[in-house]
Amino acid sequence: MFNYQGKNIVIMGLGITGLSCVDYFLAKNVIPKVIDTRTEPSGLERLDARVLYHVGSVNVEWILAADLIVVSPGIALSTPELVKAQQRGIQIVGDIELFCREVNLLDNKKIAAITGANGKTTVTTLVGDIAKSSGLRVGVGGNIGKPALALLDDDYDIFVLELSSFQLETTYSLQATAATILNISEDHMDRYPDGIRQYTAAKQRIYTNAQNCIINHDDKLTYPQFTSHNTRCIEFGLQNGMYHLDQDYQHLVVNDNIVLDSAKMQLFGVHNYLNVLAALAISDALGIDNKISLQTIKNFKGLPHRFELVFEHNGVKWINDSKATNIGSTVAALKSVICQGSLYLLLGGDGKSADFSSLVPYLSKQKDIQIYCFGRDREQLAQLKPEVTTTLVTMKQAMLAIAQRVKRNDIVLLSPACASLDQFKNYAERGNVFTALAKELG
Ligand code: UMA
Ligand code: ADP
Repeated sequence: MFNYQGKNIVIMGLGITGLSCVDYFLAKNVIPKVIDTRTEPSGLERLDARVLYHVGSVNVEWILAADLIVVSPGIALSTPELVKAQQRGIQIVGDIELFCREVNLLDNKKIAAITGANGKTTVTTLVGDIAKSSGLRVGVGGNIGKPALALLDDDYDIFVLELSSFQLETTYSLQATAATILNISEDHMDRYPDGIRQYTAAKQRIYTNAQNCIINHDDKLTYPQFTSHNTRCIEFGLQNGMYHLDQDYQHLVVNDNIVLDSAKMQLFGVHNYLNVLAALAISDALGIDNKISLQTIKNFKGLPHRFELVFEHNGVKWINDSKATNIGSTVAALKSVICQGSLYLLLGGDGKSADFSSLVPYLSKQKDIQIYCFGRDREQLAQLKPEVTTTLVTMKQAMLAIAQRVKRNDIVLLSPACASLDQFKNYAERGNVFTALAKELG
């Protein structure tokens, strides 16, 4: 059992994770210190008056005097002061590690742990809905937005956690009943200078001590690199694995039995069918009645900002896929879109050091594509297919230009392949601006 009493604990980062860690320690009568390198971190006004804080830089003295450093996911472990602390043997963990240590002390709790480059939030939400429909008390949290430690305030039977690679890097004690890496494609390369291998290694940590690993047959990077003898691997995939689709993607098949007609679902697109298969595999591994899972899947409407048809007028469709913040998610949108007229694709924002060239084949597959680039990395994106590209500074300027040109049967698709933070508060704000402008201009 971990005893934090009398320990010198430093929390790095004062966002929602940092605040949840502060609450966690204060509830144990341990008063931590907090550091945030931003001059005005968002959590400052909510910080308990008993807690000493340092903002604007890393307080090296505090770091090197700590017994335990709890680092927020937005801070890289390669931060020089943290490297120095690590070299001195100071323990560095994240909030998910603190959470797992607590859950491991409780009886009969199950954890479903979900990661991947894309589909995490969709699958996490769906598994959460399925478990709730089955009558279980379910806590859904992690990277999805509710810090995991806040889930400990209630008496849940099951925790469904969306975990980012950043959170997994600082987690050691996870023992998931079911763990999955849905897929791997390039993301966050600004945090992984050694490339996709380094990113994959972080994601692979989710399988450590998992009872059931739910893996994507078609993506070898999701296969566990190390498993213990009592780990079960369950595959989902397009045409292979225990959970798969039939040839025309019209049915979901489990153990060679058709279980669902894909036309009966409200979710759309092959990537979403794969998400559903993964959610079903996880729910089965959690011991949930299959009939309840399938009924919940049929009712699931999907989430805003993810390939969402937000407006249709005069035969023109406007699709908000603002949550497509990496190449893999934009590829999924390009594979799913069925367009009889011209496809107007909005690409742009902060590419997080990605190499966009893998998008080119998918851009060329569309018969009539017009690309509009905006935001910080617009010039780089404009090189992908310059002959059909218009470059403007903002998304609004691009949408104004598109609105002059669209005609019946055309589709306007915001699937930017980039983070939004260069010009928006977050992906949701970008999606809301797109939706409002679509309704105004369309
Ligand atoms: N920051 C600093 N200095 C600091 C601390 C933070 O500059 O000392 C910056 C970070 O670089 C980042 C921002 O502040 O840009 C917020 O970082 P944070 O770790 O304090 O964030 P939290 O508010 O605690 O939110 C975090 C996750 N954020 C990140 O991983 C960047 C949230 O995921 C998550 O919902 C939340 O914990 C609860 O678990 C967001 C996210 O963008 C949605 N995740 C990435 C993604 O999904 O691609 C991984
Ligand atoms: P995450 O939480 O991993 O970012 P989301 O469910 O929020 O995943 O979806 C983010 C983006 O990825 C959206 O554009 C969505 O359409 C796309 N997407 C969802 N599932 C998949 C998948 N399995 N493969 C590729 N793209 C996907």
